[in-house]
Amino acid sequence: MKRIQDARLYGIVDLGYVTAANVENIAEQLCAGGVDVLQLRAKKLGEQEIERLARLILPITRSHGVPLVINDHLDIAAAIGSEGVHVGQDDDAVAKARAVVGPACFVGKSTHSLAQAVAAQAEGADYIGFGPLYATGTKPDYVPVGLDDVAEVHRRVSLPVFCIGGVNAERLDEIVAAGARRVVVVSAFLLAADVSDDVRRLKGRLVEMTKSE
Ligand code: 3NM
Repeated sequence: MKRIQDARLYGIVDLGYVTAANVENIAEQLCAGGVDVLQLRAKKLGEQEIERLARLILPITRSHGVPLVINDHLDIAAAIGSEGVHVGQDDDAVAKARAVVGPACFVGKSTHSLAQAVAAQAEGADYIGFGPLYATGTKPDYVPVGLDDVAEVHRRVSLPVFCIGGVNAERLDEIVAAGARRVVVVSAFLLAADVSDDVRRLKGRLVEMTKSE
């Protein structure tokens, strides 16, 4: 199983873009293309349906050695034994998450400012998301943080930092130039004509650009 500390490319199966019927197919393509970690995110589905989908994805991610992260739902993560769980600023605290999911499950947290990033590390998160870098339809109500603080967040936070929000192939160079070493890509992958091919190409570039570290 890949470790979150070694991950560069984080994919999300987001039910805002993927139908329930297509979840397994997309999870397989994202993993085959080379995502290092995969999250299940389904803001509008009920718990039972999310758990059902998580149980469908788990054998796929495991066969690729890719950790599966459950967004928001601590109880589902605990019930299925996912490798990770992710909480937002408005969700449960990291300590609460850890109490529910146990020591074997890593806990990630969304952050939208330098102060929140530093606080998430102090709170004991295992990794953070930092963004949205750009305006994005996947999280439309959030003000973009831009690229200005990307280098500083890496100086202040020693945890893995995954830059998120509007990341795509066209922007990858400037995102890495700003100091990013790990990225999350959602809609750019999920809307691609050939998902695994797009993942493979972006992963190759990301690894090449960051290989000295
Ligand atoms: N979280 P896309 S931005 C799920 O800043 C999510 O915490 C964000 O999707 C954050 O790659 C975001 O389609 C959306 O822009 C990322």
